[in-house]
Amino acid sequence: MKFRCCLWGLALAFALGTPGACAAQTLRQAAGKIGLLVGAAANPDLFSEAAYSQTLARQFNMIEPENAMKWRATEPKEGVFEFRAGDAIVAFAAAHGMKVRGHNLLWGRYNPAWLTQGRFTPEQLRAIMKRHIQTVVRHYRGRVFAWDVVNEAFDRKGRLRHTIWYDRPGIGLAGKGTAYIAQAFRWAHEADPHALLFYNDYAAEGINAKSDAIFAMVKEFMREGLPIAGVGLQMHVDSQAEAEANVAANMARLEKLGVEVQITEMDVALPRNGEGKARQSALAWQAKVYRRVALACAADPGCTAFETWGFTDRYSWIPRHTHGEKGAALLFAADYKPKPALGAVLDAFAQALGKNPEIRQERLRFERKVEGAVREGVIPSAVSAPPGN
Ligand code: 9MR
Repeated sequence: MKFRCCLWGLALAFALGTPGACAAQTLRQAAGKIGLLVGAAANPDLFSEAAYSQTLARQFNMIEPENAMKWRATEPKEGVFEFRAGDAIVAFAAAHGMKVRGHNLLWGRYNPAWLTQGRFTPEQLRAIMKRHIQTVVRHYRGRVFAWDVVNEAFDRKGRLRHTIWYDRPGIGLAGKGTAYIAQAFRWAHEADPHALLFYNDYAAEGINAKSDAIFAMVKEFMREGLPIAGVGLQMHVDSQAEAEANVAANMARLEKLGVEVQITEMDVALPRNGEGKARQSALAWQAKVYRRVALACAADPGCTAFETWGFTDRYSWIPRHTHGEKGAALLFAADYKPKPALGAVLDAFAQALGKNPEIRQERLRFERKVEGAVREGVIPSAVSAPPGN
């Protein structure tokens, strides 16, 4: 059977013009050999769909809630916390031996109306933010191994976005640069000193004004001894230019500071025809883009996770977001059949191992170093905590 699967995989690979990926090999098997986490964003409402759950559990060793741990879901009313959807993600992960990546504790979007329209003072917001971060992180302590603490705080020019948390009205640190972000990291770390804390953003994968600003922030946080473990590179891609951005160089400079990087939300949106389908040539282009990014991550010991934003084209935010014009952005088709992009990612993982048989051990060593620093690292509060903390 295995042999037949392999033959089928080779035949498929041949027909698609991609080097052979054995169809019997799953993503999580291939990732396991190189010590990499391979994940997908998921929605617990879909767990009852057999093909959805089976594909997710079979192919991935990490899961991230697409929306279930965001503010609107976890604190729908002031001071009233709702963990059912998030708990379903955690239970699914436990049942299938997967890790859970938490997303997210602080964002300028997807906040409940009681919060955005509440006309709170900075002092009140500061208390609300602290309670939210610490209640959520404590609830998932030991079960969520990493958190996107702050999501999408910078604009394309590398300036801080105007948000309720920063300066509208903010938590008393308006105009003080990334101080409010640092504060979020401190509170999350207090609530779970073992969780790996990430800053996560889009359009900052290569070298540009936004990634420069993120780099400068991480450098500053490291200097201050703040417990930042990594940077999430979302990788929502739909053009050649984005796909060709200098991702490896950006990863390398961040890792040199002593943090991990993770590809956190990859998808490659394609134009769709009237029937909602992408062209074969577009699918082949997409496979190349996935291959390049997967290889950049898999071959780099400081890149510890490769994750896509969903996994089946049946459920992806892209068609909704583009009024149906784009889609087909993920590794599995709407009917859960593997796409050329899946073979490309499998190939990239295999290639990383071929290039460096020690890659698994090297990644583990890198992880241990970062995790050790985070766990031992006492935040020098005398230096970095603002007054009134
Ligand atoms: O895919 C998510 C979509 O279902 C939600 O409606 C939206 C809410 O703002 O968030 C989407 O996920 C985003 C993620 O949380 C942060 N990076 C960009 C993702 C796509 O917009």
